Amino acid sequence: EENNERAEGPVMGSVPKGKEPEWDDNIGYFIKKRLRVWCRLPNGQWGPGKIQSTSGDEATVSLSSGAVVKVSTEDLLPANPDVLEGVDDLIQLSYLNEPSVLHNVKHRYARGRIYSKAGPVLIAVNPFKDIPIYGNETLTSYKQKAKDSPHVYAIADAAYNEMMRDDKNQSIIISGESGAGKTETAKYAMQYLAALGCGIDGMEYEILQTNCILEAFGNAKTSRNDNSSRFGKLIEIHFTTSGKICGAKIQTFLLEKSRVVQLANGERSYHIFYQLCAGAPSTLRDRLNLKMAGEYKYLNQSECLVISGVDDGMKFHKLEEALDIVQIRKEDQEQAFAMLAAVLWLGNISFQVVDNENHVEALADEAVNSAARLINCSAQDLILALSTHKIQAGKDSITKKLTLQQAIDRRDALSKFIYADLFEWLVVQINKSFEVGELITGRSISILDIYGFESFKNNSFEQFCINYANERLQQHFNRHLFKLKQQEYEEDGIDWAKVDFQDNQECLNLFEKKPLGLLSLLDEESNFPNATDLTFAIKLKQYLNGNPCFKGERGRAFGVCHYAGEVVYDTNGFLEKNRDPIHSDFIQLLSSCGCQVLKLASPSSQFGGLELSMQSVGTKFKSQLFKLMHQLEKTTPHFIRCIKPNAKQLPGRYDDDLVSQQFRCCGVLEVVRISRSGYPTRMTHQEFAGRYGFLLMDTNVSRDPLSLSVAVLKKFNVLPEMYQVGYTKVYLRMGQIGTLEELRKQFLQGIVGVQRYFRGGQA
Ligand code: AOV
Ligand code: MG
Repeated sequence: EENNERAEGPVMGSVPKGKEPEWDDNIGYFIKKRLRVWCRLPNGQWGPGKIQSTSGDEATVSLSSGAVVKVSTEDLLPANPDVLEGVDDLIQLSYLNEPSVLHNVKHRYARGRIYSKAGPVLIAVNPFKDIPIYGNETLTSYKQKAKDSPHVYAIADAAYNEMMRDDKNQSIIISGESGAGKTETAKYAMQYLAALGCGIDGMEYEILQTNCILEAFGNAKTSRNDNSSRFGKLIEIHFTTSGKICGAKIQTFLLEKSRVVQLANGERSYHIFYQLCAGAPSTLRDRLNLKMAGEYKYLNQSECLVISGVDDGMKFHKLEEALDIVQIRKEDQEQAFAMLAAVLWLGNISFQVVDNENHVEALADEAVNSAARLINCSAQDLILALSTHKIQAGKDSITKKLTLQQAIDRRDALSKFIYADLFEWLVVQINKSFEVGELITGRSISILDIYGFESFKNNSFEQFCINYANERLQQHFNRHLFKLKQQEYEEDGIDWAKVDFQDNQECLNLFEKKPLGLLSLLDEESNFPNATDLTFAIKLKQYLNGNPCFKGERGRAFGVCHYAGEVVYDTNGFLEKNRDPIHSDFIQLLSSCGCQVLKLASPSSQFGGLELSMQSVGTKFKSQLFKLMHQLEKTTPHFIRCIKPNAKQLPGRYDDDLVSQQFRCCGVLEVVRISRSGYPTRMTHQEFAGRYGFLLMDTNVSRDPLSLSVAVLKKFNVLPEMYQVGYTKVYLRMGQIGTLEELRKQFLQGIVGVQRYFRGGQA
């Protein structure tokens, strides 16, 4: 019965958003059979119930809570039969409306099954607690294919196998909101690949250690995630022809520098500062003149020094071990720690007014002396660099004194510069130890863990860049899952009802168009000496009003309609953050200090390529993203969508609204629809005829593959709506190939005589 109900359900074709086709005609059927429906409750959420009767556009529904309500039939959607409760893949659902999809994932989540499939996409719902699904036993059972339920291991396994089979580079692209579990998921994927590809000098173990290092220097506690990544990361793992790990390369994107000097209440700076202060042994403390975290202004300004459940001191020891393992020399490690201490002391430098024009000078106190000693310059030079500004006028230079705000900005700029350079240096060092000897093409798997879409009360330049990156990634996702599939069908002459999906090209144009796009206009205004954040905002409204993705807001604000919702940005600080000036005085100061860690930074660091430093942050980020996309285009992608079930980072809580909003943002419903209404199995006529043609046992059929294919489909009663025959390929709906395979297997085992089946089937 249940199975029949499934078959009687409407066949999905082109589905308008949110509404099931033929549902209106089906209500009678749902009443007759007393089937479950979803009923929209006054609070906007969906609850399960059964229709008792209908009259006109109104229906009486008994909810599972016991209440009986009268609602408009508009507020009813079909629910799936019990037998489909908690299916592994949303594709298996008869009805694909939002409450059904949400319920299925929730049902699984409540039973500790945090992973589900949405067609080709893995959905991972953050459990916010340790669950025993990552142990060696689980790992082995995925490796041996003893298990195939949805799991990040299964995705990593598929990527590895496809790489081995096709000699094609693969990518695992992980997205989701802040705190949704991207970084953890990426680590599990790496862990699985390390287990599969282990062998050469234990390199896989070293690669896993990079996570600890990069998290110390690039992650911080934010209001949304105690371990939030403040940079984007692509790790490329290389394999030998026999599938052993032989190298790796890490690329990072846009570290949030402002966090070094400025913190929102309740948030922390980068973990490494607290780890160093808590865990450094006494000899190191003495050499760096290191105090406890609470004594540094950069750290104590947000009134948040510890993370509950985290022992920073112990983490420091783990970090030292990891640095040793990836072979960063002890003296370089100490230099790096010295730079961290220098940054902390810079933050404690204060200024006093020295004349009646409100000019200031840095106080020659412990902070200045410590910072100068750590940077390895004289205190006098440091004071000069922080209190004056040298302007080149022809061959001469004029020295101008600074006001308090200017001096503070300069001090903070120096701190940010040192930290960002240190981070870059670290990545270069790590990469050195994983350098790939001879690159074998088509033998790599890249894992992308990039900051998720962010929408806060106040959104600044950082969110602007992060969300722009997410638009790019979303387009990559769309291209692969929707556009390419549709194109393929259309080119093969298939009657293909298009599934509506949200194309975000227009929003990308808003960012990228020249000369009238957000990034170009920002650069133009950044180059304009008299421009301010306000003139920038006015300019945007002047040129972009009327663009459907742009919203002019009041004053300094403007809005962008992102695929994931509208975000209002405050242009305050945009110009300065985009210019990100490195004062020539600093370059002079730091280049004479002889600090290995800063000078050794990659050629792309601000010291090396001057032409790069001329590029604005926005433009540099854009070209980084283009490069990334270009790189990803050449790989076979595997997508993982992480979902945050509640905003409190607590286990066992599932906030329906929050989850449905994320589902909508990432286009999960559309993916399921396209995968199912489409024809997930496709084989060339040669392949198909080669595999099943012999089942015909009929020599009268023409030998050309297309005719053979058609004959097979007809003879074995594959229903016409279950397949399409293209010029080059046969396209089959979900489940059809399984039936044919079963038949083939039985025939080969001699259990069922095809002739007998055939006669029976025809009867
Ligand atoms: P994110 O990378 O997506 O956020 P994380 O991967 O840092 O999110 O996950 C946030 C927290 O959720 C982790 O610190 C864990 O406590 C918990 N968590 C996530 N995945 C799992 C899992 N599979 N099992 C157990 N706990 C998990 V951000 O970096 O903020 O966008 O910028
Ligand atoms: Mg992260």
